[in-house]
Amino acid sequence: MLNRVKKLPANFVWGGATAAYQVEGSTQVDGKGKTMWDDYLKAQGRFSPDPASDFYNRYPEDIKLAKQYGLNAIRVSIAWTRIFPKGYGEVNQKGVAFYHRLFKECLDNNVEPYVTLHHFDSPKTLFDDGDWLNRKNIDYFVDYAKFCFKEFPEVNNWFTINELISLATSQYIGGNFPPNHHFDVTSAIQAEHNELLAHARVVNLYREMQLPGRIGLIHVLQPIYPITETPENKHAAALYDAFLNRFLLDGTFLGHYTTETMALINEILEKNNAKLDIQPGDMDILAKAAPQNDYFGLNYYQSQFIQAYEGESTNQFNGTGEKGTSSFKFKGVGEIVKKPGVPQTDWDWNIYPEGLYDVLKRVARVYPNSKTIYITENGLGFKDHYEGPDQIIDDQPRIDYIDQHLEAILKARSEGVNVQGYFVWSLQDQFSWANGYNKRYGLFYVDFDTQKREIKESARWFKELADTK
Ligand code: BGP
Repeated sequence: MLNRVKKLPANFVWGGATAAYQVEGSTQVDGKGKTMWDDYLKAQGRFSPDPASDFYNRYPEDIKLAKQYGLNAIRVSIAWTRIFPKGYGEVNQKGVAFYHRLFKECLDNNVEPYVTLHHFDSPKTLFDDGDWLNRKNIDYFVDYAKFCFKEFPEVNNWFTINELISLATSQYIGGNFPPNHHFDVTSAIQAEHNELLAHARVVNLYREMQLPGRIGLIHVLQPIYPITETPENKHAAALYDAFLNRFLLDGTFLGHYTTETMALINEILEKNNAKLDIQPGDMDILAKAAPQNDYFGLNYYQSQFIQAYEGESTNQFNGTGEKGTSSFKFKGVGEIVKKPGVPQTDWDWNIYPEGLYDVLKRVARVYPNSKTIYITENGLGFKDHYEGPDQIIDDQPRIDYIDQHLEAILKARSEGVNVQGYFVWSLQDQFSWANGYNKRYGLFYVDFDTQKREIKESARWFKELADTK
């Protein structure tokens, strides 16, 4: 069945990714506190975060499947509100015990856990107080991280925050995560800066604690290309790239925002009457942490093509999988357009593996502090066709997608980019934050009515590749 990629490198980390809120379910049990999602999803009425993939109860089965199909690693996240139901204060021992059980199951099966501390699931109490816009949130996050580092010595691979940009822009630009603001540029850029500070403080803490493991963070990178090479479109691409990628990469791996980056960011801020508050001492924290990251988790799904746009900002989110229903126009920055010849998913995401190759080369060239790179998410959202128990689930488009992206990764690696692993999004089917249960990504199909797991063809192919290591 092997296609483009015939062989994985020896010792390659070969994993599947999950996120606590998207897989665990059991949102109201064993003392868990509310996240920013619980009441919001209930009020919205589109779908429920329970039972999700019932990972809270079925993790042993999923980890055994992972092992059986050749995976040697798993990304999981800790739900902050299982440990501290309010985000701070009293510890919930039942939550702590769950993660000890989970990590033990991983380690007993030789499936190495890579653990994220914050994957989009801000505690409701802190969310109501401003979430990452409130600098007190950073202190609470540092306390929570410190607690986890002491409590879980069995974890050797940590990530602080998942996709700072997705959280900030989904909350404050696209408006499809609570609190659903549209083009609130001040909040978006401030949340990004504050999250970078939180990450940096936790990295600095980790080093002070002299812990033996590794720590880093996860950025999703979206290469931005001008739709045609006019000066206006090229400038639009530079602006949007600064906003989505460069500001965060600079802050993480250079420890400062370069003059060129800030010129682009300031142009966006001015055009949108927005501002960024950097307080005395902030940049010292970033500078200290930048060389101390042990590795970099890079998520990649798509690239974007852009043309210049000076009108008012508007957007429409495709949350249903009805092709061609999304649009995005950002005042003074640009308009996302479709590039002829580039295929798209049902959710209008461009399938463009070249973008992954380009961005890997760029990260290695411009940000050597990223050191070792793991692809921590990559995969295809797809409406899998399920005909009943034990029937073949043919997800060839997913195999093709992963295969093409792996090829791009291995090409970059053969040219010296230090990529040491790949985590498919996702291990098993799980709901999608703004799309619900019909956007599936898993290697393993989950029948959400019965919670029965079925093996997709992509899982068999994944195993074949695993055996080439
Ligand atoms: C990333 C998130 C994941 C996951 C994935 C797919 O941004 O880290 O949690 O959801 O994207 O996105 P979606 O579910 O919107 O298709």
